Amino acid sequence: MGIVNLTPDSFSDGGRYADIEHAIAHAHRLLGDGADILDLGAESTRPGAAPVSLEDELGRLMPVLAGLRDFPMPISIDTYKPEVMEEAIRLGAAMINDINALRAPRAIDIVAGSDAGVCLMHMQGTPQTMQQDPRYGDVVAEVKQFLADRVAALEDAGIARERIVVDPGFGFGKTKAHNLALLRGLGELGALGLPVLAGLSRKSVLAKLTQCEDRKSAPQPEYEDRVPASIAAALLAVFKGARIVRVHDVKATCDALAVYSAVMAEPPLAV
Ligand code: HH2
Repeated sequence: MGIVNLTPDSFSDGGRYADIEHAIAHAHRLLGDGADILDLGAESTRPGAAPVSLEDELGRLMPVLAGLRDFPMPISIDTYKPEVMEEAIRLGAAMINDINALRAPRAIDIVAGSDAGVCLMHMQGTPQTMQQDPRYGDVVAEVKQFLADRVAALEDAGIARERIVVDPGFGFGKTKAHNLALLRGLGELGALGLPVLAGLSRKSVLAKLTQCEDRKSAPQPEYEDRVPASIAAALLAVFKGARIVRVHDVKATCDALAVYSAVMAEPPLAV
């Protein structure tokens, strides 16, 4: 899953028209790079990020979605707002990727009334507060239980299991230790019997892991410096059973996964 961010900080130069063109060009680049799903998002959910109004989110997202109408790849929309889900589905979005796991009023009904797929992500708190003091007894068990409860709620509303993907929500109300425990325990989430999506790409947990002792006083690595660690994390997530990895660096990740698959796949019978 390749990420296209329509947040102003991602596309700081140029006006609105340039943003739309830039986003559509980026989507085509990710397609060429080997992505299988595109994830379009118009609100940053990084810790402390300011919420975006409904009007702004629709204004950023819909022209790009309309411009990708005949795009030969399923498009997922990263939103927790029911109004955005409704409009995106109307414009042909194949999947709703909700960091809030369809907990907003009406969100379940909107998805239930469509044939879109849905990614349910775990988050403790909200993006504004989630990194203040996240706590769990057993993070893997609690995340798994949350996801199981949300899957049950969706099934009760008539959404078939075949349409659901689950995601532990790396970095969403989790310390470094919580994130590592979830990556180690990703197989536990696989026991829910649904495809697992993992999103670790360029996240700050990777920067924390790569700052070794003698670099402690150095500034946080730029996001680009997180690419090698992101690829390692994507491979580890796949090794632990993830079926979808949400990444910024599609080409590099696909190359790494090609090597991984060549080594890890069952050899053909007649070699
Ligand atoms: N992470 C972000 C946004 N959406 N969706 C899923 N399913 N899983 C994730 O881990 C996930 C997500 C982080 O978002 P943001 O801070 O906006 O940055 P970016 O979209 O560049 O990753």
